[in-house]
Amino acid sequence: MADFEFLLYEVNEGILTITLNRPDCLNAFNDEMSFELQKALKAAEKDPAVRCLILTGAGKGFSAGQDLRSRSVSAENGNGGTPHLGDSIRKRYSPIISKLHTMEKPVIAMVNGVAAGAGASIAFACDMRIAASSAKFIQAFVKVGLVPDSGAAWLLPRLIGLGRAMELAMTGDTIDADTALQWGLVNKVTSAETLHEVTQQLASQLANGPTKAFGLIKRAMNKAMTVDLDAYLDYEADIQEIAGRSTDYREGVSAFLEKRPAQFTGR
Ligand code: T3D
Repeated sequence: MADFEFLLYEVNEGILTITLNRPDCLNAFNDEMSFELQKALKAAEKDPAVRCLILTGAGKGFSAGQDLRSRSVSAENGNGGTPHLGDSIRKRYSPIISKLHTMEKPVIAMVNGVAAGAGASIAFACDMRIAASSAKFIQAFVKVGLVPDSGAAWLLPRLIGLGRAMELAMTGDTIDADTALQWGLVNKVTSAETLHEVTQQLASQLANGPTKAFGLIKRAMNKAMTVDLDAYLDYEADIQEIAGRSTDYREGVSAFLEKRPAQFTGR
């Protein structure tokens, strides 16, 4: 895997850890970091050695979203000082959100500190979130006169319901890790000292699991959010047909019958 300037990319025992690495600005996204993250996610998707991903931030933050220094009112942005945010979203953030959402491997956000704006959206697009007790979530968009982007208005109501999503989007209020847990926005909260270990435990369980089934679970959940029950039941039969042809299904059944732990290979 090519070296990245603004990311760390480390694969160990089936777990890829991608670390957003601009700690001086709480891992705010410049153009390069967003393109590097797209590239890293594509590589991870294709690499059979990667069976689970952890996404985290270097230093004390997860990510503060868009790097606002490149959004100063200056001629540098072209268009008389007005940046083309639609282009930025389409080219830089949407591909990241879409890939996290559809990639057929489990992705855990290890939220080590503040997650604001698009940084929060990226955490929401992961399959699970484990937060340090110091983590905070801020729909910061409204504070700079923007609307939630990077999928936040689609993802948040699905995670915490419309009323709470609307509240966060309109107030831009900060919620702490315990509130996030209570609201179902994160799966677990742990101390900063144990964050890495707790996340690794889950990642290791997933990296040794039936990877194909995990991918199909993502497909199933995503489909289920958008169709009625009958349509879903039909879809479910199709994906179970696919799961039933996997080597891991054969292994799972054999292991059960032989009263031993299954050794899944991800195939
Ligand atoms: O533009 C497009 O393409 C459209 C897409 C938009 C997507 C978005 O994400 S819009 C929302 C952008 N993000 C924000 O508005 C958040 C801005 N940051 C903050 O409000 C605060 O920094 C936090 C609440 C996140 C954290 O506060 P705190 O007190 O813990 O840290 P701090 O002191 O504010 O920040 C530490 C440093 O990081 C500081 O640098 P300095 O002064 O020590 O040199 C600060 O300027 C820098 N930093 C934090 N956030 C950003 C940033 N630098 C650039 N861009 C940032 N977003």
